Amino acid sequence: MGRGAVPGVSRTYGRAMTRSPSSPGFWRSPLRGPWLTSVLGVVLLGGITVLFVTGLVSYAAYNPNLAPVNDKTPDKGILGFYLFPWPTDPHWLYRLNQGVHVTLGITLIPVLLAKLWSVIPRLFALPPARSLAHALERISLLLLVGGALFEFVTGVLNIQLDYIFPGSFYTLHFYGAWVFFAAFIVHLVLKTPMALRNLRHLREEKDDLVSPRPDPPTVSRRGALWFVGGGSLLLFVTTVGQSFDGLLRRTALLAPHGGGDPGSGPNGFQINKTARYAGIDTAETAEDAWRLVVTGRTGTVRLSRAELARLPLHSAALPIACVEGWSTSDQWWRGVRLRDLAALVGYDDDPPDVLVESLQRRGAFRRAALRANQVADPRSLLALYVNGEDLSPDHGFPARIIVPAAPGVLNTKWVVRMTFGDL
Ligand SMILES: Nc1nc2c(c(=O)[nH]1)N[C@H]1C(S)=C(S)[C@@H](COP(=O)(O)O)O[C@H]1N2
Ligand SMILES: [Mo]
Repeated sequence: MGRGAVPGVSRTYGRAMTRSPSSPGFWRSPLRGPWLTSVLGVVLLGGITVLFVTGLVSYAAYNPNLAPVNDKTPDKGILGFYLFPWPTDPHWLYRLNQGVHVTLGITLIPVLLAKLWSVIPRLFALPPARSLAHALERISLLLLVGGALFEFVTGVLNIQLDYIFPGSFYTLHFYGAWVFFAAFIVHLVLKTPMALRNLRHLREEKDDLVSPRPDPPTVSRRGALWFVGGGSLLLFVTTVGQSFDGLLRRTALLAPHGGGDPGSGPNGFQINKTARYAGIDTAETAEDAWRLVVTGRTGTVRLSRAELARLPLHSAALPIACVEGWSTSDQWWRGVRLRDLAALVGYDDDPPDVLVESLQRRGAFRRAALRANQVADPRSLLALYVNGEDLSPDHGFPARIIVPAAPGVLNTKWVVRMTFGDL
């Protein structure tokens, strides 16, 4: 029998069946069927739920409801219903959350692509709607597929090309997540019972995903799953190292802040934006030029770096953990406690929120607000030193914020002004 010929089907009819993607015979892979689709679906059900939760948690970590400078989505309305004051314990909280969010997201890419491939015939099926229920199901499917692709693409682009969405990544990724998740819930309600049935009994023949005129198989369904799993494993092992130091970081070939050498010595750990990128001029950070301006209940205090260094200094071992998923192990920071700075301007034992501003003139992260609980934590510092040395220009010289459990963006570098009290 010739390739593609089906007994009992005339040549002309056979051709008509294969002409357009909406005809069942057009899709020939013998791998498609409810079993493969259901296995991939169940993996994504678990994985995407974790992505959604860690994503929402990550958003809360910015303290967006604290001050307008922290809020990239001021029109979120009830979507911010779950926001909570971000804690300072455990100090690796954001590091873990964001490492899981980004590494898992990257690892799931092959599974997502395989799942979309496995249901492609359905996306083209005609008529577009057989009933109102069917129409709603298909609309939810479009939002589901579109939403999933949108979330994965914006997420990956944000990691790989820092500046592709100047300032708008958070808005796109946040609203996209909600649109996607609404469709995801509809899809789950409609499909989970069937997926579970499919995994228990094989009823391949009756399903619309099964090709009526399959090509001869070149790999088994299990083989195909191993292939997808292998792709995921490869992405995992070339990404996960970005959350660790030393040799492990070198394995993070796919991560922009893995692989390469961040330099050696006390300041030899990952740098997000360099001083040059941020437009920091060494003339304005020099000892005779730079002054920290602290404002609060009792007025304004101006301190040179030498004066800061004569205040009581404290140490804290804390990581830098970026929204992009990379993080450092704990670095040993030394500087002035934020709550001691609050006390200098009239908040003796009730530290309030603070607005921190840097020398940087442009850019979304040149300033950030910290909540009272973060100011009060004895490990929260305006750091002058790291690992026993002056901060390097790229790590925020003359002074930077470091707060336990906070996302990297709240650890403002090149600090010049701190305003305690009403934001
Ligand atoms: N002024 C200023 N501070 C900043 C940033 C910035 O762009 N400008 N980036 C933040 C981000 S997103 C991160 S992850 C950390 C990175 O700190 P590092 O470069 O010392 O590792 O700095 C934060 N502080
Ligand atoms: Mo970051």
